[in-house]
Amino acid sequence: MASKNYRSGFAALIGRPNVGKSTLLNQLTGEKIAIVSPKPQTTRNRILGVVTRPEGQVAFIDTPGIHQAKGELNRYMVETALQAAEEVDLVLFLIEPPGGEKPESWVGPGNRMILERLQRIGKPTFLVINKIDTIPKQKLLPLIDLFRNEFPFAEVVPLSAREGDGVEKLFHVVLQHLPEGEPIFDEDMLTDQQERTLVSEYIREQVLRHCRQEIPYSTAVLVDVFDESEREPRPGAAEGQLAGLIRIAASIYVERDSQKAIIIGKQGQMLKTIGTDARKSIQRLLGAHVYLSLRVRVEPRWSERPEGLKKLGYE
Ligand SMILES: Nc1nc2c(ncn2[C@@H]2O[C@H](COP(=O)(O)OP(=O)(O)OP(=O)(O)O)[C@@H](O)[C@H]2O)c(=O)[nH]1
Ligand SMILES: [Mg+2]
Repeated sequence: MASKNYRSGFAALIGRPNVGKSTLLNQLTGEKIAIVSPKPQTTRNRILGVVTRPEGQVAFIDTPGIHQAKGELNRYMVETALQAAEEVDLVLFLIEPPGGEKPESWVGPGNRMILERLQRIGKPTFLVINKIDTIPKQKLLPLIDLFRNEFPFAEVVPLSAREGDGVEKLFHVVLQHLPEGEPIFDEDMLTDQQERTLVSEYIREQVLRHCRQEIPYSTAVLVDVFDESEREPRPGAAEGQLAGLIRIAASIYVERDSQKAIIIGKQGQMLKTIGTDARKSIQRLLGAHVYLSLRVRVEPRWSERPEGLKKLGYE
C-alpha cells in the first residue's frame, strides 16, 4: 500500500531537438536509458523512465525533438512526440538558452510552433530551462518573461540536466502537480525499453558520435542475434564487474553504398571503433562480457518509406 498523500502520474518531456530531453531523463532516473548526442534528432521513439520515491512516482516520457518534419521518419518522430503530450498528466516543455543578443529572437519559430500545438492539447505545462550552466544568471529573468508572454506556464524550472542542478527540485514540483493515487508501476520498474532495444540504441549512439553530419539521419540499427546461453547472474554491486558472456550480432542500416563505405571506413577502421566503444557501454549495461559482431547493410531510402520504417523497427 502506498502511503497517505502519495502522488503518481505521467509527465512528457517535449521540446525542440537537442535541448537536452534525453539527458534529463537519464539524470532523473540515474540510468542511461536514452542515448544522447550533440547532434539534433537523436531520439526517435518515446522512452519511459520511472522514478519511484516514498512520496510518489513519476513516469517520465522522453520524446523525439519536434521540428519541421520532412520525410517519413521525421513525420513519425514528430507524431510520436505530440501523441505523448496528449497522453500525459503534465507536459515539461524544455528549452535551451538561446544564442544571440536580441531578445526578440529568443523564442523563435521552432518553439512558437510547439507552443501552439501545446495550447491546443491543453495540458498543464511547465517551462523547463535547461543548460543554465551555459549562461550568465542575469539572462534568466528576461528569458522567463519572454516565454511567459507566449504561454500560461504552470511553473518555471531552470536546471542543468547534465550537471544535475535543479533536477531534484523539478521532480518535487512535478509531483505536487500530479493527482493523489497509487503507484502506476512496480517500484522496481525503470523503463519499458528492452535490453535488445537498448543495445541497438547504444550502437546507434556510437554511429552518431563517430560519423559526420548526414550519416546519423540515415542510420538504423537492428539486433539480429542476442544469445544469452552463456549469461550468468549479474555480479554484486562492485562497479564494472562482469560475469558470463552474451553474444550479440547487429546490423547497421544505411541508405546508400557511399554511406556504407563511410561507416566501414578505411580497412574497416571506423566500424571497429564503433564496435569497440559500443561494446564497452553494452557490457556496462548488461553486467556481462559481450561479444559484438557488427555488419553494415544498405536499405535504399528506408527513412522515406513507411515500409522501410516498419522494417527497421519504427512503428
Ligand atoms: N552544457 C549543457 N549541455 C547539456 C545539458 N543537457 C544536455 N546537454 C547536451 O546537449 C546535447 C543534446 O542532448 P540530448 O539529451 O541528446 O538532447 P535531446 O533534447 O534529447 O535531443 P533529441 O533527442 O535530438 O531531440 C548533448 O550534447 C548533451 O550533452 C546541460 O544541462 N548543460
Ligand atoms: Mg533525445
